[in-house]
Amino acid sequence: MSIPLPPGQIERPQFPRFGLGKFARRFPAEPDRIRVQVAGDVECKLNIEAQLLLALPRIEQQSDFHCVTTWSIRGARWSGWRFADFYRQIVMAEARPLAEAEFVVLRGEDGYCSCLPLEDLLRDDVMLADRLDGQSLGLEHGAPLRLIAPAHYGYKNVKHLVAIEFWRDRRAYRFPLPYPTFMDHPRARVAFEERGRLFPGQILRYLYRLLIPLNVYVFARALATYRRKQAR
Ligand SMILES: Nc1nc2c(c(=O)[nH]1)N[C@H]1C(S)=C(S)[C@@H](COP(=O)(O)O)O[C@H]1N2
Ligand SMILES: [Mo]
Repeated sequence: MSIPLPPGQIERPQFPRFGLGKFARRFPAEPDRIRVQVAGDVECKLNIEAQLLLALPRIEQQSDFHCVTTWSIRGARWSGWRFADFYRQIVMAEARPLAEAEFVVLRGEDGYCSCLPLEDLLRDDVMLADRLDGQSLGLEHGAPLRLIAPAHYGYKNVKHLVAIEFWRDRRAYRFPLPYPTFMDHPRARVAFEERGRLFPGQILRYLYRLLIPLNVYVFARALATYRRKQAR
């Protein structure tokens, strides 16, 4: 009775720690403490802490998660806050973005960043999540806070969030070096197989798929090494 996965995706039983290789060895300094800067073309920059988010209604949502390299997880249960509530009740009320500041850049503490049009972020199923399947996100899945935008490939779902910026144009943004910009589609919608730009998704799926096993291994090993060092 379950709906088929989007084009080119294959179900994976376990949710791996994943990302761009460059970021595998970088971890948040305080994974239990939410601190997110709201900046960009805004009248007033804000420093958001957990306390501010707690004023918003907490929501829970079950959604599938789709990495651009073609693995998908079914029915992840996220808990957190609706991005639209965060935007309307905190950003609009207190940061007051300038008109047309509709290009949003999201930054992780590991230096990763991605972008989405504001319109896509205001959809009902987009959230700032701090919990997965009843537990804290952990170092695997983006503690203390991450974006969840299920209609967009995993690479738009920035982990370890430290900044959300609202800009009028794309000048403040570049997909992390040394990764080529063709990897970064401006919307990256799963349903349209917008895996990247320049090359059609139906071609990229075969290239990206080859990267999964090595990347899963690299990310898992980096975390194990980090934990071993922490335990000393
Ligand atoms: N901060 C940060 N966020 C990130 C990444 C990353 O390397 N760093 N990788 C992205 C990619 S490509 C994917 S598929 C998902 C993986 O999320 P997971 O580790 O919870 O599986 O995180 C996305 N968000
Ligand atoms: Mo990904």
